Amino acid sequence: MNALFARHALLPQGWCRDVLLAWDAAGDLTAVTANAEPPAGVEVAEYVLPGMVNLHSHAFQRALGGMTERAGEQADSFWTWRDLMYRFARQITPEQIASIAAQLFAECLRHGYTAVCEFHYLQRDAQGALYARPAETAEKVIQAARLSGIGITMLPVLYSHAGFGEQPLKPEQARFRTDADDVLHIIEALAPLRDGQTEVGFAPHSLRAASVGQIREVVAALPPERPVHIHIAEQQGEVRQCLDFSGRRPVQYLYDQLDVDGRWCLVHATHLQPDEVVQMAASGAVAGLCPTTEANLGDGLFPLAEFISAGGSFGIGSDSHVSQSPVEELRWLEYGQRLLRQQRNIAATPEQRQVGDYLWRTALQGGAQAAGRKLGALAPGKRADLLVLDDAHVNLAGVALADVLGSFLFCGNDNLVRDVLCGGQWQVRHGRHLAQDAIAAAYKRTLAQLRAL
Ligand code: NGQ
Ligand code: ZN
Repeated sequence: MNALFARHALLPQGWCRDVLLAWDAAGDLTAVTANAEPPAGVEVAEYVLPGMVNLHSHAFQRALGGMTERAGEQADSFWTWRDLMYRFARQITPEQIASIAAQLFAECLRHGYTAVCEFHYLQRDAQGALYARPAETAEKVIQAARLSGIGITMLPVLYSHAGFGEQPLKPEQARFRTDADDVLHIIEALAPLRDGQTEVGFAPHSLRAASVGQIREVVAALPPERPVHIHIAEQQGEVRQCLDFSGRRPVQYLYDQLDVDGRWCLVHATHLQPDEVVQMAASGAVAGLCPTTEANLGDGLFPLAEFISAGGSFGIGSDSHVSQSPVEELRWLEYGQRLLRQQRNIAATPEQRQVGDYLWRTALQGGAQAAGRKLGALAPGKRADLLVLDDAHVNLAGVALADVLGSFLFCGNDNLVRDVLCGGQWQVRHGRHLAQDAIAAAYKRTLAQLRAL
C-alpha cells in the first residue's frame, strides 16, 4: 500500500490529527482521511506538510552562486551582475546545464520544494545557432528534474530584443534568441514529455525582450490551460525605460495590451503604484516573489501588505538560487516587510493570524496556480507531494501545533525537512536525497570544467 499515517497533517482546512494519506502508482493522492486509525504496516510520521512550489528558477545560475559578491570599480547593480551572468552563460553545454539543474533540484527537494517552474532561456548553442533538436536544453533540464524526482513546469522563453522598442539583441544575448515560431516549435517538441510530473507553459522573458505582438501570437497558439510567466517591473531602470517607450509603467502597459488573468505569473513586480497593486490583485494573476534573489540583486521590496489587503495571490521562487530553501524565501519575504514598515507579523489576516501558516499555505496556493499542475494541497486528486518534518529536532520539542510552522520558518538554520515524497516517490530520507552523491559528483565535475574556462 502506498500510504503514510500522519499524527498531524496540514490539510486545506488546517492542521488535522491522525491523517491517513494514500496515493496510487501514478503519484496522485487517492484518499486523505482525518481521525483515522493507523493501519498495520503503514509508516507513521508526526508532522506532514504539502511540499512547496518553487515558481521561478533559472537553473544554470545555481553554479554562479557566491561568485558575484566582489565589489567592482564602479557601483555594482543588477545590470553589472547581469553582465557577469551573461559571460557565465556563454559557454555552458547542455550536459553541464543538466548536471547543474540536477544538483539544484536535489537541493530544492531536500529543503522542501517538490515542484519547480523553470524559466528557461538558454536555448541556443554558444555560437547562437539552434541545436539540431530545438528543445535540446529544455529536454536536458526536464531530464535533470526526472533524475532528482522533482515535478517541473518547463517554460520556454521568448527572447527577441535587448530593450523596449524591439532593440536588436547584443552579441552576449545570442544564446537566448527566440522568436514566436521558435518558441512554439520548442513547446511542441516538449509535448510528448508532459505527464503527471511535467507540464509545459510559456514565458515571454520581459516587456524588454519580447514585444506585445509576439506575446499575443504565442499566447493565442497555446492551449488555454497552460501557464504564462513574465518578468516585470523588477528594476527602477526598467520602469523608466517602459515609461519612455510607452508612456506607461510596465504593469500598466501589460494590462493595457494583454488579457492578464489567473494563468499569468508576474515575476518580481517589485515596483508598483497603488493602482497597479489593485489591478494585479483583481486580475487573479500570481505575483512571483523571489526575496533572496531580489535582495541579492538590489531590486527593492514588493508591496506585500498592500497586495494582501487587495486580495492578491503570490508564490515564491528561488530564481538565481542564492538560496535553495523555501524557509529562507518566506522568512525574508516577511522580514523585508518588517524592516520596511517597522512592524511585526505582516503576512497574516484576521482569519489566519499565524504568520508561518499564512505564508506556507498562501505561497503554496499561488505556486500551484503558477505551475499549472495538480498541486497545492494534501487532497485526493492532487499530486502526492509532501514533507515530513524532523520531530526529533529540538526546535519542534514541545511546540504547540499552532507554532510548528512558525518554528519551521522563523527559528534557526537547521533544515527541519526530514523526508520528502514527490509524485508518490520518496526522494529524501533522513535529510538525504537518495541520489545526492551521484548528482553532486557530476556537478563537481561540471564546476571544475567551468572554472577552468
Ligand atoms: C534573468 N534575472 O533572466 O536571469 C534575469 C536577469 C534580465 C532576474 N531578473 C536578466 N532576476 O532581466 O534581463
Ligand atoms: Zn528570473
